[in-house]
Amino acid sequence: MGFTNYTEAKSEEEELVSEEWKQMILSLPKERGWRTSHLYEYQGFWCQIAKIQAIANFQKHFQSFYSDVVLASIPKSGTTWLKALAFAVTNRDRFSVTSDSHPLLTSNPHDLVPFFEYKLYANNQTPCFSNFFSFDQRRLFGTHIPYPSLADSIKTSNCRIVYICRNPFDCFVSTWHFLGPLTSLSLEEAFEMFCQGIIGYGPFWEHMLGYWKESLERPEKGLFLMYEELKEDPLFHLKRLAKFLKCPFSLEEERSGVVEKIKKLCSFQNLKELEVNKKGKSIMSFENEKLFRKGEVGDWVNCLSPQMVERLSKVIDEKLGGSSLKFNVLPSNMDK
Ligand code: PAP
Repeated sequence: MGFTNYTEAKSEEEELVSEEWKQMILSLPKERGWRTSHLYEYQGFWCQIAKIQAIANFQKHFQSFYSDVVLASIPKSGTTWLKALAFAVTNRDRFSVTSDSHPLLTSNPHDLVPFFEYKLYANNQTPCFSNFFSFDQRRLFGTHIPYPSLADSIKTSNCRIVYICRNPFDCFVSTWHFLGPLTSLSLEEAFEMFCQGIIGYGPFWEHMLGYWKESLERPEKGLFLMYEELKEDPLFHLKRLAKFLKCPFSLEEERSGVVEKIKKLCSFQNLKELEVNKKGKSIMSFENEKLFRKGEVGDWVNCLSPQMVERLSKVIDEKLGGSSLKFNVLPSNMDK
């Protein structure tokens, strides 16, 4: 099929995809998309047309340094939160966490820790890193790209990867609330696609397993965080994160409450109330305020029918049951 037969409503971003890439993309398996007309199966994961060229450019050009930190996730797993935490932790010698001018008070976390695929390599651009993060020697990046498709230099260098994983029930519900108003799919249709793995950067189980295995095989390179565990004991996991990123909290910092202050600075309530997070668009055309909905564990009970819970439980069992990856799906103070 030639590209002239391509009838999807194209975004401005899609218009920037070169003709050569469009031809290649049209040869890929495709399924109905959530927000866009189609998702394409590229390198084994589902992806929008506008992202494929960005991902390929990132793979071709990105050169990682040993000091880089890559924050990875499948969408709606706590990416915004992880970016805020990692930024505050790694920059605390430059920006006191109690300062009135801390960058997190005036910038959305996605502007401080840019995505490779949504920002740096988006719209057919190749970023120039020479004056990138002038105030930050340690570069922080974000991505939703699955582990096998990261740029080789990330996989082979000593840079660090932190993955945040969320239980698939809440992950789906968060995605549904985020994309629901932008899609013509019904809740049931979207849910079935999620269960079949047809979701941006999915299947979710392959995404999670890719980073999970890496964190088990090379624990010095990959740290695997769970959203639910971070909610339950943020101080413990913040210390784990700082240690992993080679900037552990000193005893003096712990005594003077720095860890607690970072927890508060990056808390859902604090970030949600900031003016910068109530307006503006830091990820493509998405409103920043939509990034802060409820921030809870177990909200899926308000959205999924018993049949849906049974269906997704079976998928999780089938796809992830053989691994040691397990989820807390309810807050710890509720009976499971
Ligand atoms: P993204 O993939 O578009 O970047 P991401 O940040 O991964 O989104 O996920 C958004 C979810 O994290 C939302 O969950 P909810 O829909 O169930 O409410 C959002 O509320 C939640 N979230 C955002 N910031 C925080 C935070 N500081 N603490 C806890 N949860 C948060």
